Amino acid sequence: MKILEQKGMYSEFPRCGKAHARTTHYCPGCGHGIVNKLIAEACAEMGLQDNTIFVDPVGCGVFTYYYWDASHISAAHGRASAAATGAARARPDAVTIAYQGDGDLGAIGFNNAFQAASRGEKFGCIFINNSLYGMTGGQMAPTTLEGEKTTTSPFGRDSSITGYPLHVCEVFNNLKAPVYIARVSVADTKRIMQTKQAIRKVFEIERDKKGYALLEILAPCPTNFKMNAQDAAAFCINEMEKEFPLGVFRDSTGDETNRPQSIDVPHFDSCASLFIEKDSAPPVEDDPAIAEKRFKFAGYGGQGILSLGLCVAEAARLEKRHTLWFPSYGPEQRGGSASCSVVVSGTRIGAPTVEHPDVLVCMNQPSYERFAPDVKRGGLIIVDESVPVDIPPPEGVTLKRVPAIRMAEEFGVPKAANTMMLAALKAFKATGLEDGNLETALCASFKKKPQLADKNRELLKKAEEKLQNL
Ligand SMILES: Cc1ncc(C[n+]2csc(CCOP(=O)(O)OP(=O)(O)O)c2C)c(N)n1
Ligand code: SF4
Repeated sequence: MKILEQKGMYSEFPRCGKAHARTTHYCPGCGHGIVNKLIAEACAEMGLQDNTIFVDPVGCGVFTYYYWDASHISAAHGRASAAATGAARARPDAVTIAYQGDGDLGAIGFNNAFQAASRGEKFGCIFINNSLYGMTGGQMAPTTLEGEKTTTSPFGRDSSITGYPLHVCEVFNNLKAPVYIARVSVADTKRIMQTKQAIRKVFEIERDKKGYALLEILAPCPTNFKMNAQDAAAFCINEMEKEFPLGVFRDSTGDETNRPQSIDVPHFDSCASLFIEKDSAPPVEDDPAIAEKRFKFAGYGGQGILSLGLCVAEAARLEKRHTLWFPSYGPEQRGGSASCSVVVSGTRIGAPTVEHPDVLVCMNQPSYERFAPDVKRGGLIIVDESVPVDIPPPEGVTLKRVPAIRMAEEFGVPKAANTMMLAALKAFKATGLEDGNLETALCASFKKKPQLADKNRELLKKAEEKLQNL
């Protein structure tokens, strides 16, 4: 028998190998299978396949990336709405759809999903409510009905111990931002047809950038209901719908005043300016000839390592570069590890994190051990001479040991070890930035204590002279 190609789906699902090239992993009668087909069809029929990003978290629906022929992002359990927020903001031109189960959205990911809805993020959330955790063997979920037997409520859910079923649509309907909230079901043909329309509506909303949409779909899980497909569907209609009535809770898609979030979400690029007055920094200019350069600055909190990174980022801003400064520190105000990533580029920057720096500046041993092995071939490591270098730098990476802490002490300003490191960056021509801009950025970092600006300029000069003689 020839199996018809399904619109919007791949022609083969390689997860199962050739012999099962058209077999999904869903159990017979599973609601996910029906919804997967409806989503694929809607996406393809609306011509959105090349412009849709699906976010697939953990749960029985996790393998949709093997089925839907579109773009996908896998998310950790409960984090689909967070990942979808990122995708929708980074790609405002695309349609973003998070596909979440009731364990994923209603339990571990509830706050995530709720806050995204409250912010009115521009993605659609398709939420499969099968009243339990399907993938892990049928444990109780927030949506489990009172009296429903699951593996963790073997005598039936007792509301005096575990509370009442969570009505996600009703709770989300208290928020101001969502533009569409509805509950549908796939338990019979009539309901499936209504669900198809509702799914199309979600795609339309996201295509037209109208705002956040939540579509809850009641779906049978015959395996964990321990029923055949027919009885599982009947359970959805006769039991689940009593607790979770179907209907449209909100449709304000026609209300143009309800648009809490502008379509042009500001990009996080070029936001390093903390020292330089925003108005005095020249506007960023694209220059594709300028390659991206990635820095990591690391040491103990209090060594001024974050300020050092910021100086480099600020100097790059003065040169009209796209720039990002991304700090990371432990809970301690002083003494714990701190690091920051800096990216400087002639074009818009994709990711603020730096895994493989071109230049690494290390002020302590843990930082060297942690980050040195990841420095790019052809890269440079500048490390304080007090740091024992027990592990050699990676092949093709230059290591420079600099007496930054000692020089700062000798100059009578032990806190200025970071300025000594800035001198080293200048001396080794490690930033690709103009010396004058590095100095301006250094001075700007002391704008609240102008007397320190002059002192550090002087220290910078002295350190450079000393480094030349090393
Ligand atoms: C952080 C984390 N916690 C727990 C799990 C285990 N886990 C995997 S799927 C799942 C529940 C999925 O249930 P649901 O979201 O309702 O989807 P369904 O499988 O029913 O479609 C859990 C608890 C996990 N993978 N990751
Ligand atoms: S366990 Fe339930 S939700 Fe998971 S695939 Fe089977 S029927 Fe579907």
